[in-house]
Amino acid sequence: MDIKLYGLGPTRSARVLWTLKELGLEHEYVEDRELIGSDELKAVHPLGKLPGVVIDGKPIFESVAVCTYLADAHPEANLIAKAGTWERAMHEQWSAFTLAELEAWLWVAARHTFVYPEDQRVTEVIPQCQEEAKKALGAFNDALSSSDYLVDDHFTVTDIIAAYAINWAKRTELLDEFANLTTYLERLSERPAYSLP
Ligand SMILES: N[C@@H](CCC(=O)N[C@@H](CS)C(=O)NCC(=O)O)C(=O)O
Repeated sequence: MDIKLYGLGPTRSARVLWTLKELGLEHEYVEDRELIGSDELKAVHPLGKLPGVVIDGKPIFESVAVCTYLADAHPEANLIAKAGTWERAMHEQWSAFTLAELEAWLWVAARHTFVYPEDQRVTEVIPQCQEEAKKALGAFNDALSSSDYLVDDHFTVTDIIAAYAINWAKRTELLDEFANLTTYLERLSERPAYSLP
């Protein structure tokens, strides 16, 4: 595979980097903040956002889609279950849950904290976003009370996807009441390929 990853330190490109490292895949890493919104990046991601990835000359975007594809394309690494299995359904479940019920709230809070220009921020929404994010964190915390990993009792790409958002919650100080999630991140951070900010 010929792989070019457009990324930047703490952005969701970290998911792709971690997956590439777990799979031991060579890649070109382009890290340039100025590329956000540029024509070069819009040729890969329609909104010119990060990450954008070009694999064998074909563009693909959305970190979850990229990580899932890479894991599927390398079944020997056992990072994802086959389509049509219950374990694969659990991968889809936790991936969708991560984006819809956790990351979306963290992202809206971040936009109103530092992404939008100051005069466009509505800081009143931030506590609501945090409360909604905590509901999702509670669900992850419960799921990880009886298992070390989210799917099939072993490390998979689903953990990379979810842990990125859980670690984001940690960086915004939302993890205090979720001891299982702190332990989970510590466990994952022991992996040599761990690449979260
Ligand atoms: N859902 C996308 C996230 C894309 C995204 O919002 N990326 C951010 C960085 S984490 C970005 O490029 N922001 C620049 C902007 O919004 O203009 C994914 O998971 O790949």
